[in-house]
Amino acid sequence: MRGASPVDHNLGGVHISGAECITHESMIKEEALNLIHRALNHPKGKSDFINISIQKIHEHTQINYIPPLTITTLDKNENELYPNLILEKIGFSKDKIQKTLNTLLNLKNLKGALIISFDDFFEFRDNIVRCTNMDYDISIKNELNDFLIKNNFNGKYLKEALCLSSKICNDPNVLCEVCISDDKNYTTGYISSKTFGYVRIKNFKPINHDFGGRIIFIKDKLKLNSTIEYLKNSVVLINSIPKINSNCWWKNV
Ligand code: PML
Ligand code: MG
Repeated sequence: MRGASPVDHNLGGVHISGAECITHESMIKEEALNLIHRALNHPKGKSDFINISIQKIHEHTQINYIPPLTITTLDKNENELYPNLILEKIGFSKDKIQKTLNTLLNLKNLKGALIISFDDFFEFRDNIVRCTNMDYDISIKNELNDFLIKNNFNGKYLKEALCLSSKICNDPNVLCEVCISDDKNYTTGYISSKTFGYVRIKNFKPINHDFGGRIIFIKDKLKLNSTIEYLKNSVVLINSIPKINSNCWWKNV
């Protein structure tokens, strides 16, 4: 589902909401109604334009089952340099850290993620990629909901963001993803990577800041097209419950 206002994204409308799911045929109507409800009730406003597309996953389609990234939660109010420290661990220079954080805080109305080549920091502005075709496998949905409730993760965004980011970081060409919400009241963001997992940072952005979005850093720009193909079209299902990392080594870095 893509929701925009006052008109279609392609006619210049502002992105309001985007979401998706992988479900059984018998659940299509129910899930479509959920998505319409989301498009009409988003903190950014009400979508005037809603596009829902439904696509069959054929029997012969290859499904990639992957584990979710491990979750760590930090709070920038405890150490304002957490974003810098995590990015440094991933391999960012001071200059790249500043550029990344500035770009992130100024992203607006993207209907997908911005891709940047890590080596030369070239932004693929025309390649805003909407990563789709991922969800949690139906076999873990109940256990996952219990896990989310038990750990206070059942707020607005974590479940979907973790799924999306687990798919993104599963591509060997992805170095990391950096994200803050474009919901002005949601200040938790994250930096995720295969190596360090899904590192949530509370108070990553100031309250009432209605800019935000996602940046994906890729290692090899020559592999851009295959990364885009994977992010858009490869069907990924998460089939295990996330682990929580309580080993807070970076608190002392
Ligand atoms: C979004 O999907 O709009 C932003 C998600 C940000 C972080 C979610 C979390 O881990 O709390
Ligand atoms: Mg969003």
